[in-house]
Amino acid sequence: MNQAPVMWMRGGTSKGGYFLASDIPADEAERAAFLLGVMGSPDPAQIDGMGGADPLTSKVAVVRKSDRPGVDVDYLFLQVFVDQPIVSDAQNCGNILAAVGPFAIERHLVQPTGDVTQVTIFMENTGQIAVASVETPADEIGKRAVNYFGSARIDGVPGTHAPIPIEFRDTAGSSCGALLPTGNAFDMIDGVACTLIDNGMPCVVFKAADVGATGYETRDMLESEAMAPVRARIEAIRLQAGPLMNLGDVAEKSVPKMTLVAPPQHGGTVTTRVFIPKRAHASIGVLGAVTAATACLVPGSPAAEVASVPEGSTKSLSIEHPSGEMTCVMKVNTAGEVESAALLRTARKLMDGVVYV
Ligand code: NQM
Repeated sequence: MNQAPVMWMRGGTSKGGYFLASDIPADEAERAAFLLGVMGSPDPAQIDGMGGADPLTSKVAVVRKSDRPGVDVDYLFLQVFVDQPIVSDAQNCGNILAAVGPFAIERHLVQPTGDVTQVTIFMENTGQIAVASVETPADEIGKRAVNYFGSARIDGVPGTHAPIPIEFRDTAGSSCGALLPTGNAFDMIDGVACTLIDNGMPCVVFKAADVGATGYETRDMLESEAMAPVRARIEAIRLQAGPLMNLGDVAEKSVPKMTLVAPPQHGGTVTTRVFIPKRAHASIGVLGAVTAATACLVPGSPAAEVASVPEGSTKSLSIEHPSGEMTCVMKVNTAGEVESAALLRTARKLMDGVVYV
């Protein structure tokens, strides 16, 4: 295959190619070769492709109409590595998810039902459900279409757009089999207290101060030469955490995400800096934020020690990150377990056409 219809979209703070499953090869190896060609990987500049030379802009959504009862579409997330010939389905992506509802409506997989259309999405990577609410106003002849314009603002994206609230349920243990795969509030790895946790995204959460960082660095500082020893220390922890989290050898995987925490700086719940896992995130992933927020609710964890957690069974946890904050609204049951998490995202259609490799 050397061409395919594609929609290029921003989902939350990420950007990538959105394909109908029927438009790209079904065979995994052929699909990977095609998508590497689409993005221009492997090449740090991705000069011969559509990728933006950043893991956050080298992402793909593969969407199909679902056969599952009560589900509208199935969504497979694929991370196309920038500088290695790897296409991985080992993680989910809640930012790219934000544009899946709009894409499904644009491609007529879902019919708009009113001024807001709820799109129920099965996330194939982790086998879980998300519900996205997409604005679909009618025009003067009553035809409904996705509206991207509005006044919702998310940190990490300039300007304002139509809001897309997303609700996640039962995300605990999405890839690791359990919220806390070792059963512990923390494990000591290389002398650092780490919470190995998965509430939608496998993450290793530890205090920034314990690895020689402050937790308040910019993305550039985190990626600077001066911090190379800190990054090496974090990667050594990651390689040991992978098998403990039932993820096997993670040397060539994009999980677990390494999440440094520190006391909040701007009145939020906690400050985070995340390695995904080699590059530093410009903000924080959606399910990464849900998981970091959940770590703050684990008694005795390093995150709980530095966090300032609000009271109540419905909590708004503001997760601070290098370009602002992300608020996760968490519903917690009487046992203190997180039952659902909701977040606000926005998305935008950037182009609709044919991509060539
Ligand atoms: O955690 C980047 C992103 C993500 C993942 C990454 C994400 C999530 O910001 O749900 O959205 O952690 O690799 O797109």
